[in-house]
Amino acid sequence: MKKKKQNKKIALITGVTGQDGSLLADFLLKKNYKVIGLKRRSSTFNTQRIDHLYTDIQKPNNFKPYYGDLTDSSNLIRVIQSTKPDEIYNLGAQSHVHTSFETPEYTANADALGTLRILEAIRILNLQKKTKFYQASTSEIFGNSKPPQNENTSFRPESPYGTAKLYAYWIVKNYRKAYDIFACNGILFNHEGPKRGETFVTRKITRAVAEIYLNKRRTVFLGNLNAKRDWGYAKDYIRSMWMMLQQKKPDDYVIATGKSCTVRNFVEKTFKVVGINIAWKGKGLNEVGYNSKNNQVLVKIDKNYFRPNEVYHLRGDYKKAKKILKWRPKISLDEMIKEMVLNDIKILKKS
Ligand code: NAP
Ligand code: F7E
Repeated sequence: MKKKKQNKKIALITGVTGQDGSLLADFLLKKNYKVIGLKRRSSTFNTQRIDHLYTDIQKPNNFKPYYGDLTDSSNLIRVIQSTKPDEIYNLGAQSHVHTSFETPEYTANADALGTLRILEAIRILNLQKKTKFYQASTSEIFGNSKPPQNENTSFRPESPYGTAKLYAYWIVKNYRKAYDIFACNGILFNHEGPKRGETFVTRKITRAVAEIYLNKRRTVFLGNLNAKRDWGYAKDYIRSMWMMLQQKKPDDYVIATGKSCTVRNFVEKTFKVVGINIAWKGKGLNEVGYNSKNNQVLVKIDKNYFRPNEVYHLRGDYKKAKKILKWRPKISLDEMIKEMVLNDIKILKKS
């Protein structure tokens, strides 16, 4: 008997030019999805992370970019109406916590109202029965609630970013209950990798260490070295997004590694990859990190990198995801740091 040809599933990814969006596009294309990517118009190229997905315009391709913006309702409705996705992954956001103190209103517009706009589009277009929705929620909504944080921990965001994302978290829950939309919050803790933006602390450090190793720079300036984060590997976390939308029932899940370390510790581990042992001396803004072999100062503190409010310690408890999704992290922090440093050295050698 002839096998019935199955239509490809269609996924729409907002924020496809970002770290997670680009990795998720790769992941879904491998799973034989047709992927629609929402990208913003910009005056310089912003598609470096997805350039490999564009092929000859004449050839059939399962990746299709659309221009769009989370602050533009009519654009979102039009894209969703014309593509009728089976799954929407809302990964677009002003995602930098420190920057959100400088651009609080824009952050609320894109991160909070942007989420509402997509949910409304699903409702207006009557796609509740067809389209599943994934929301990129974040451990920042826990703020300074005591670790380990899980789905039952209280929310105390400490930044305009965390506060905007908390609105998005609740509106997802509201729409799930009120309109029966298959909508999930993935409460993801920090996740990193070679594609991480260069202003987030992990990539800033791995890149600086690569430059110091290649004699292209002498020092890296950082802010609060004592903040603790639960840093996971982005590719592991992408898998969990898809898994949430394949369940029978929509729900919210914490995705984390269960381990945390300080920024200071991350600095030490990163220098170790290139054979440098970092020691510390001094206090507060005068603290420095130096090469214990030759006393060369490699890390200094710059007060401009401190935030008006800080989240001191995030460490997630991912038991629910482990039990229900059968998800667990696969790559360790040390393996990830090594991959990031070696990748930065490779990029710098080419430039
Ligand atoms: P990212 O690298 O900063 O990517 C953000 C993406 O959103 C980029 O493609 C960006 O476009 C796009 N974007 C920004 N404003 C937009 C707007 N107004 N309309 C449409 N698109 C817009 O962030 P990421 O690390 O991949 O994170 C993905 C999502 O997960 C974000 O929502 C973030 O808040 C959330 N999250 C991240 C982490 C993490 O540790 N990475 C943890 C928890 C939650 P451009 O390329 O044009 O700037
Ligand atoms: O800061 C400290 C800083 O900017 C981490 C986003 O993906 O994860 C990310 O937010 C820590 C903070 O990430 C510097 O004060 C010290 O305590 O890398 P970050 P973040 O704020 O944790 C969450 C889960 C998200 O959802 C966000 O979208 O590092 N720190 N010195 C520094 N941070 C930066 N950026 N630069 C420094 O020089």
